[in-house]
Amino acid sequence: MTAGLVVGRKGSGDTAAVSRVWERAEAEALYGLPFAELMFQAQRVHRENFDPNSIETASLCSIKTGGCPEDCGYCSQSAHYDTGVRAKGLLDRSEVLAAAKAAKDAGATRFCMAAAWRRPKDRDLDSVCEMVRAVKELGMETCVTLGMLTTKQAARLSEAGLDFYNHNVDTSPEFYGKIITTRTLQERIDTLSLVREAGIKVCCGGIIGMGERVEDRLGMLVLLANLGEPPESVPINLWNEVKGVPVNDTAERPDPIELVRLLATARIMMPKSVVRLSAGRQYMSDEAHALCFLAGANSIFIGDVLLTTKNLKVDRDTALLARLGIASALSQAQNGG
Ligand code: SAM
Ligand code: DTB
Ligand code: SF4
Repeated sequence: MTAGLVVGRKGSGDTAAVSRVWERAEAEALYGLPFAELMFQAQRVHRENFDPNSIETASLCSIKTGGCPEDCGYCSQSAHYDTGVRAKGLLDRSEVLAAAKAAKDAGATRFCMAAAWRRPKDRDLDSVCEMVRAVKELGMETCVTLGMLTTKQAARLSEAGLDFYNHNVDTSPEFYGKIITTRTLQERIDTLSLVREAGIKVCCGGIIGMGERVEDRLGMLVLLANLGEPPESVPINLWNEVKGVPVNDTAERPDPIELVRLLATARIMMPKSVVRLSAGRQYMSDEAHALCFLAGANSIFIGDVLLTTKNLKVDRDTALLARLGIASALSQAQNGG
């Protein structure tokens, strides 16, 4: 499986609670099934665990943009590259709360607050905990992504009532070093373990379309599925083009059928996880979206922008979900609540 990486195990020592371990060959066998067979298996697993006619809607807010010391080769917010994104300080609680209210009115049920940090300072964490409390009071699910955490910081976020912590493995163990050098994959896995131990649900996934091979995409799924307990939430991002970053030299947009196969494989390997079709949806046709939902993707980000890049327009999402008969808080909001 994930050679050399130390991953947490659910309930350390509680072997009965440990989920199964996936081998890379098993993931490859699923991915390579005839399309109809793969889709049938994915749809069966999906129906056993979720309502197939309903998806979750989340909204992103960049609470601290740009100037990040990490060198993630895909990211507009890294201070290592000239991407045209201007660094800004941490937003005020009132600004974040206004954005959360707008997101709720627009039909989002989860509000994800992202900061371009390597790790948060304790002083900044105080502010983020206040934001989490305020957003929860609106009745929304909360998610934050702040980089690496200490045990104490994870405990404080948990006390504030945080529902999810997003921290992605991003890609396979083999491809990781070609994309990021300032933070190891093991450091990411350690943060994920701290988050779990603090009782916060894990949101963890990655990006495709950076020049990785299909084997790397499957290696990423194996890594995620074997994280002791699979993440409750799995974002799959298509790389959203950003000028000035190194990934431009290798990027290749995945064939849509390959994307659908990957999502179906993720659904089968992580049956109970919410799989989010994340960045890059503006590159996808309505038909590709429909197949991804059929494969088991059951969450999207709504809103015309993600953090610094474009998202599919809300009107197109509303029309698409209506055509597919898929229920969401977005359709409810558009129909006047
Ligand atoms: N700084 C925090 C961290 O890296 O943990 C949080 C913010 S970062 C924007 C969260 C994730 O968004 C990254 O791990 C990556 O998977 C995804 N991401 C960032 N830039 C992207 C892009 N241009 N296209 C697709 N996904 C991207
Ligand atoms: C994730 O996996 N995707 C979201 C969320 N986690 C924080 C971020 C997507 C960012 C896309 C690039 C941008 O807009 O800057
Ligand atoms: Fe910083 Fe996160 Fe962007 Fe990496 S992905 S450069 S850690 S903001």
